[in-house]
Amino acid sequence: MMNRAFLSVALLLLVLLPGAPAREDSPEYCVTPFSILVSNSVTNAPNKTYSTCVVYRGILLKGMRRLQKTNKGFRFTYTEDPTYGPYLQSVNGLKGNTKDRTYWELLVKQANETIRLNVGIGAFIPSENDQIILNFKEY
Ligand code: B12
Repeated sequence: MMNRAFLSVALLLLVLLPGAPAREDSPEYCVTPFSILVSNSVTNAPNKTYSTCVVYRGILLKGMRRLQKTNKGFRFTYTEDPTYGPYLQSVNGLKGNTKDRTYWELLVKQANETIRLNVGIGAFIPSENDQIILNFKEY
């Protein structure tokens, strides 16, 4: 009886221990590497490329969060759309807006084909070695 109580407390402590990385943050689970290229078709500012990864069938948003945590040069914000989920609002301080009719377009380059994503950052699941393109664009 005593042993069981001790075990439960020990397990609880392990789970709550500060600094213990969540499963999705442990490098050994981050099995799908991919890159993110930031481009700007409005100003033609130079492209920037970053590397990140997701756990098995993890979503793009999580890979972007991981990158933001580990690389000070990459920043992004998003808003929550009630119908479609996370909407990418800004990248590295540059915000899309309705007045200028600009937005961050999501593309993926797989092998030699570039495809426009048909879902947002909260639903897309990157595959190994995908190149995700975040392209600032006018509509
Ligand atoms: C217009 C439109 C846009 C415009 C919206 C700008 C504006 N201020 O009008 C622009 C060009 C910016 C856009 C962008 C994208 N869109 Co769009 N868009 C539409 C469209 C044709 C109409 C939406 C609309 O006006 N509804 C009427 C208004 C009154 O309702 P609303 O809820 O206020 O509409 C808002 C949302 O729809 C939001 N929105 C638009 N697209 C997207 C996409 C995502 C992922 C989110 C979270 C929100 C969102 O913007 C609208 C205005 O604020 C729909 C298709 C359709 N016929 O519904 C696709 C649609 C919503 N878009 C879609 C997609 C995939 C995208 C992109 C991811 C495309 C891409 N690869 O870049 C990007 C978003 C990228 C990002 N930054 O996160 C998909 C969403 C599917 C899904 N389940 O995720 C749809 C359904 C089209 C499709 N392919 O089937 N889009």
